[in-house]
Amino acid sequence: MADAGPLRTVLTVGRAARDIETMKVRGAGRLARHAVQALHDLAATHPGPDRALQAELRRAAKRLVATRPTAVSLRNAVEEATSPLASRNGDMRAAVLTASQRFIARSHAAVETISLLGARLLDGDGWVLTHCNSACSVGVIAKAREGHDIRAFACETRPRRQGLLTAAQLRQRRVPVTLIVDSAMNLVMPDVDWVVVGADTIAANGDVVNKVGTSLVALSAKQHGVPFYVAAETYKVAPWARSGRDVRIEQRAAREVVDPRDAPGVGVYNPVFDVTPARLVTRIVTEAGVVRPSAVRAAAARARDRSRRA
Ligand code: RUB
Repeated sequence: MADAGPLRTVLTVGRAARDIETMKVRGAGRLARHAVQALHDLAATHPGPDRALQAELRRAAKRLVATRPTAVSLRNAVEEATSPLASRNGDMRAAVLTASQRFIARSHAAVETISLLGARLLDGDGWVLTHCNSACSVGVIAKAREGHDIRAFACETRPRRQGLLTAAQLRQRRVPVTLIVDSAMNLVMPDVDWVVVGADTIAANGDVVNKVGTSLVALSAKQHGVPFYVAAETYKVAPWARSGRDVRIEQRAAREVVDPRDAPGVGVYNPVFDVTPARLVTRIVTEAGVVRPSAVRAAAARARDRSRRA
């Protein structure tokens, strides 16, 4: 597993892809690291010559990127780990191993930095609301709690109820947390001081693609004058997407919403992400700084340059 210690077993590409498809491993950052770990292990264990490994890595990259179509974190991470395939010089296998290890380390470090930077925005005692389950958001909230009396609302997040994970993680980090059904978010918003959510993809114009329902949280926050913060690593930025409209929204099985026996003959539509327009986003907290949505593309370019020089 991407987050496990040195004694872990080899993670095959097939296993990693299934873990991600079945959502055993989920959350944009975590699934990106999981995919990269599988590429790393393939490079570390493949017995064949470089040419065979190269072909195998290309196939693996395609398979992994196809697992969750919305999360650009996955595509960017896989591209970074396999970038040595484009070069004709040097030891390709060693370069893939180094690129993968660097990505995983940088990705963990980014969550730490985002937690610190985001916590500064929650600058007093109060209530924060979050939606779905985002490692970056939980990090920000838990860090802020170290300095202030911070309490959290966690939206349940239908249909898979990732809000239960958030509630458990916040409890574990000693943040008092109250679970609400998604449709209660507008009712509690007058009591909320800040919203913090994660992102799967951020378009070049600052539109944010995150778990379905996030745009409703943003609308409600705007209506009540509550700051809406997005906490996300820069590798979730998709420079090729001019706006959120260019990002493909993943649709999952109807049975995640309802057991078909309970709704015979009823059509079910289950899009799992939505687009929050940049104008509803107060700031985006990245490891390269806290920026306005319009500046997120530049922040991502800065972070990329910095990591190339490192
Ligand atoms: C998870 C989700 C999270 C982002 C960011 O959706 O929308 O808010 O992925 O998470 P799913 P993180 O459960 O469908 O993967 O900050 O952990 O990368």
